[in-house]
Amino acid sequence: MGFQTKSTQGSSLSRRRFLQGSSALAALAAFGGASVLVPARFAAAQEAFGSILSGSHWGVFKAIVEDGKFVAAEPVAADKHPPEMLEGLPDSVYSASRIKYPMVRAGYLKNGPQANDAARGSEEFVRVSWDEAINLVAKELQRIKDEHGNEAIFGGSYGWKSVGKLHNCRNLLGRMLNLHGGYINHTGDYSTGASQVIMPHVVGRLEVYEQQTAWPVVVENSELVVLWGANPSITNKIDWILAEHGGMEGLEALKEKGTRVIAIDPMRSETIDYLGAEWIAPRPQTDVAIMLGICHTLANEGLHDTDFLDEYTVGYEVFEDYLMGNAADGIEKTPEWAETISTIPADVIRQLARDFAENRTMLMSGWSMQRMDHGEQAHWTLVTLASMLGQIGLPGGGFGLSYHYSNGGTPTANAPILPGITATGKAVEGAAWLEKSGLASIPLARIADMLLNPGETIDFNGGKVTYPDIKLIYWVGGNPFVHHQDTNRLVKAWQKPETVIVHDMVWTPTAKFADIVLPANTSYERNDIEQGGSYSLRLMAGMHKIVDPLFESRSDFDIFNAISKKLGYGDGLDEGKTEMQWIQQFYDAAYDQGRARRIDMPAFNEFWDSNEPLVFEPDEAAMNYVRYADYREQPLLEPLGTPSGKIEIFSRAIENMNYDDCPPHPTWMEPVEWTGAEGAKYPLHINSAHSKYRLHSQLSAAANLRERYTINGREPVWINPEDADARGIVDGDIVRVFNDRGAVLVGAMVTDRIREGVICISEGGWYDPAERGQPGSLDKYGSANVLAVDKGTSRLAQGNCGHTAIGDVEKYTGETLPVTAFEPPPTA
Ligand SMILES: Nc1nc2c(c(=O)[nH]1)N[C@H]1C(S)=C(S)[C@@H](COP(=O)(O)OP(=O)(O)OC[C@H]3O[C@@H](n4cnc5c(=O)[nH]c(N)nc54)[C@H](O)[C@@H]3O)O[C@H]1N2
Ligand SMILES: Nc1nc2c(c(=O)[nH]1)N[C@H]1C(S)=C(S)[C@@H](COP(=O)(O)OP(=O)(O)OC[C@H]3O[C@@H](n4cnc5c(=O)[nH]c(N)nc54)[C@H](O)[C@@H]3O)O[C@H]1N2
Ligand SMILES: [Mo]
Repeated sequence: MGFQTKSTQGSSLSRRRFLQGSSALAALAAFGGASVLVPARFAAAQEAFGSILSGSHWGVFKAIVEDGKFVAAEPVAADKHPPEMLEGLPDSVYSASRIKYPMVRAGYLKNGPQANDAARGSEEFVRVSWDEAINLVAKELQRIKDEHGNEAIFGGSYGWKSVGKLHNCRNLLGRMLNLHGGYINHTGDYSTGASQVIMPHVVGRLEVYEQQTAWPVVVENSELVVLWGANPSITNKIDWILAEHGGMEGLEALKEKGTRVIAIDPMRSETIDYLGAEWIAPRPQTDVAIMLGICHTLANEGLHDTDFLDEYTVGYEVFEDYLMGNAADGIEKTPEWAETISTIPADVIRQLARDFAENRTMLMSGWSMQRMDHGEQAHWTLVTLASMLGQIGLPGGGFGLSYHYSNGGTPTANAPILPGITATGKAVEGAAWLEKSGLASIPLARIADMLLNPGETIDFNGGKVTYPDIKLIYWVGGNPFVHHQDTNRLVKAWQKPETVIVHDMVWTPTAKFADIVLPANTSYERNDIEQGGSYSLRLMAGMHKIVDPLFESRSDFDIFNAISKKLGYGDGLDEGKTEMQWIQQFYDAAYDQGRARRIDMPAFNEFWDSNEPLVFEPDEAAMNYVRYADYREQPLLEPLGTPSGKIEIFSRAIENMNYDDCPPHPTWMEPVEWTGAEGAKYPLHINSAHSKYRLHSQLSAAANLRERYTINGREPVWINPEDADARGIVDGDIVRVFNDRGAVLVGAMVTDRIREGVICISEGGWYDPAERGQPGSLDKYGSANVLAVDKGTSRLAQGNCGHTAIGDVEKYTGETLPVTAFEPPPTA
């Protein structure tokens, strides 16, 4: 549970039971993309020379190569909604931010580990040869193991890396470190840190990474769709594996049908505009209060489904006491009460309750509401609200926590699962992974805490975690100096270890804060294979090398293999197989599965040479899939994985943990900071919604994309005209956003698409300290996390609170500070 969940999500889908019965075939037309298998061998001949099939988090594409240069990425026909981000791929390859050679921090190279760690992030870098770099890394890994043990190595390197079953840099790092005797890993992720821990207590499953009631069923049956803090037309542009964009086909069909859509979001998102949805803009971090106000109306007006609550849930009575003011706090959670917290008028809340109850309603929730203090409560309250409505398990009713992510709800195709490289390699002499892999895991978002407080013990989901004393950090495929909250605290924490090693393609802020930096090549400079559609499994594509690796960059596979060999683990990492042998092995395994299931696939060579993706089709059962229908039909034979086998509105397991910050039933709790607090220190909430133009910090290095959204070369901040006027700010101004944790310079985008009292700086902007390496420095470009709170959501999940932050804005009148985020460090 919660352990590298995203890398395993594909396999759980194939085992899902699909509801047979009612027909959603009428809606099938909208899913015309799922055609028969492409006759690969014919397609190849039609390909113009130089058009090469590959793929990415943003989609499957044909690379146009001119004069040996990757000049454009053209989406394949199977993708009906390719995103603009594909246009940034060539620029990301030829970016000025590329790391060209292995580089080592000067003081570290001269004086060795422990050499003035405070200079990390500010000192110059020196170029070394690959031989020197490999020696240095191997020697240091051995020294740490000998002097401090494997528990001193943090290899829980989190991040979105690149797609591809072989060049999975995080698994390759784990593979090397496991050969070396193990390492400290992480548990959970930044996406659903709170929800993925509480949902198993509530519905007995992860829920957040599972298939949704299929879009054709929603289109046919839902009378009301609620986008609760969800912006699917932006966030479905990407996928954990290859994106296929079926979610957009679902939205398109919904729009065509003219289904009523209500969106609850402090920003008027692109999805709201696209669907012509009704927009309700609450004060951020108050969704639980709004939901409770709705639940109160349902109970008060007798609109709740008591049969459903009796048969399929436990603990409603305790919750109802809390709702109606009969619990210890004595507060009745009326719509008026919810209005004082959320600013949404009580009448609107009351009407929402009636509309939800009168219609077949699908509540689609995004994840920002659980990336907040007490984030566990948001989805727990939502499931409770859906339980009171009693439509869970009915076509088009209930709730969905993944319609906005990796195109959830796109019907699952009848496709085999491609295996990939694993974190455990071949047993070889001298290697110790068999005895010592999986030493310990820390809740991921507690990384700065862990570095600052070795030996300290914290609570986590009913257990205890003791922080190890980390001496070496090894990070690949992620960018903690952008993704982790309270950057200035991280800058301090990051001075603790003796050695920091990073591989990346580009000089991210994290690479700039390393001692040893190794240049990885991009997916477009190597061969790989990947599947498309985390939930739909609709595509499979050969990712062919488009151009030779730039400068001295190498694949992580090569780099880790060289280090493993240097450490004496022989062919433990590569098992003596080449890149193409691995790729064929993965394909052949999928081919064998396919044969067993009568799925027609070409032999490997034909697949690879065809230069076309395979397209797999869903069957009728998949088109008709209704989440929780099995449980609704047979609650005793298909119990949930909770202790009671039912939906837990009250959880004894959580009650037994006795956490004051996570009570045993859905509860409104004030976040540690919010603009509604009495005497709140700052007037503006800082929303860090995900960007239309990037995947987190990835593609920031593509200058052509940056040109489309930066303001005065900086990350934009959305600000309402009222808030801007009050501060004398006009569109295009450079402004300073600040709070007690730090300050960033950003470009003002004055717009009524965001409610007053809220500003938005999208997560993922590259941290660009004016004083390099210094805690407390002004960030010249605009990383939202300089401002966010670094705190666990509660002792239950210890998830991150990226969306918990308040601050203020002022026009910037200080000295001109050029942005240097996208340049290599001064001497590199
Ligand atoms: N305030 C706030 N903070 C947030 C969020 C928020 O909403 N608000 N969202 C959070 C969420 S949901 C997430 S998932 C995280 C995302 O945080 P990350 O996953 O860390 O973000 P990415 O920018 O995708 O980082 C991937 C890095 O891997 C590198 N990379 C790509 N391919 C390769 C490869 O083949 N080899 C190597 N060595 N490197 C490679 C990329 O260049 C990039 O630097 O951020 C979180 N942070
Ligand atoms: N284009 C693009 N797509 C992505 C990503 C990306 O970086 N770029 N990242 C991917 C990843 S790893 C993840 S985890 C998902 C993240 O998916 P989400 O967490 O759902 O995405 P966010 O953009 O953080 O938030 C979604 C919406 O919630 C709104 N919101 C913010 N605060 C509140 C609040 O208090 N209440 C309510 N009701 N709404 C609020 C935001 O304004 C936004 O419109 O997206 C994935 N998709
Ligand atoms: Mo995420």
